[in-house]
Amino acid sequence: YITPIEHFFVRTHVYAPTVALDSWRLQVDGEVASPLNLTMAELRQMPAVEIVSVLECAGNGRAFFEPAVAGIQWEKGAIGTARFTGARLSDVLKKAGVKTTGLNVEMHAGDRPPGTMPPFVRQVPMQKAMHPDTIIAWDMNGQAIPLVHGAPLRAIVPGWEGAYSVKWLNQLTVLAKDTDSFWFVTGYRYPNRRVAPGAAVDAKDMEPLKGLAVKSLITTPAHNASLAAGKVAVAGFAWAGENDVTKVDISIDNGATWQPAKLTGEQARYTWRRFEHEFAATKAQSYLILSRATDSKGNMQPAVAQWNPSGYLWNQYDSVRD
Ligand SMILES: Nc1nc2c(c(=O)[nH]1)N[C@H]1C(S)=C(S)[C@@H](COP(=O)(O)O)O[C@H]1N2
Ligand SMILES: [Mo]
Repeated sequence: YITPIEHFFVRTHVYAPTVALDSWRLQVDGEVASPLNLTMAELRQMPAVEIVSVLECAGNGRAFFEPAVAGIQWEKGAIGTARFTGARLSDVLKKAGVKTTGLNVEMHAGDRPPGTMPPFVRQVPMQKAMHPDTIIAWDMNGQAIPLVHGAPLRAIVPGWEGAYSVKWLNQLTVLAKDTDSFWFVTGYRYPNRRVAPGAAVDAKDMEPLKGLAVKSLITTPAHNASLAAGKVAVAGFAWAGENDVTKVDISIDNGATWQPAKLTGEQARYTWRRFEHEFAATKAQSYLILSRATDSKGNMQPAVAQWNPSGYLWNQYDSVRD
């Protein structure tokens, strides 16, 4: 349920910077009454909260889009669930006396690329920034966040695509407008309507990504496994960003009929839910096992993922062939 750190995906645009753990500071400025320059010790004095959250890269599954799109060709692995500990972003903003003119919180990081490549600067809208579950974390799965995952400090914006969770966080600037960062103006955008695969989309029709899409992943049996005749156990995980998973269905007849899987464990917000199912493999044949999740808003994982120019939010039915 909790992804061990050694199996947790790493997505870093350029490089993991060298960090001076002892002298790390979080600067808070912009639309605030009293700008701050917090040490790690000062941050740790604030009330600590624990959030268990899925972290999924918006590009997870990009490799499956046709026509192919540029970017890391992730298949199924750019997802994990971890337990993060840190201070509430809202507590930090309140301490700085955030003004009512503040609309977005711009997040800056320690990885500053050389030359003309734009730095990884993101923004989170004020409502999500002030949400009690949005945190600035220093621990991951009960240990100090490893360097590649953003030591010593990263944002966790639960339920939203992974790029909101800025690693090596060292500055928050409260803005009365939108950031002019490349990674907001151009990057991490999705068409506001369905587009034909391969179509060019006008910049004015692109909107910032936010929440993750409803999705499931079959983890048992493995793809291409040889199964013994008899009962076959199917299991996996399903998640839906800020929404809860209400149902997972399994099909073993190419989607003609579906059987509800059993959801086990509790649904905690932002995390994945485990599902289990069993079917009788009575015939010696190839089986295609499909999974399809539904969330609390009625969104259902589609048979065909919606193509988009950057290959984000792939969430087609999961499948394993055995
Ligand atoms: N500073 C910084 N933060 C970053 C990134 C980055 O390149 N630089 N990558 C983002 C992306 S695209 C994702 S999906 C997540 C991945 O977090 P992980 O490497 O801990 O899995 O971090 C985000 N935070
Ligand atoms: Mo990402």
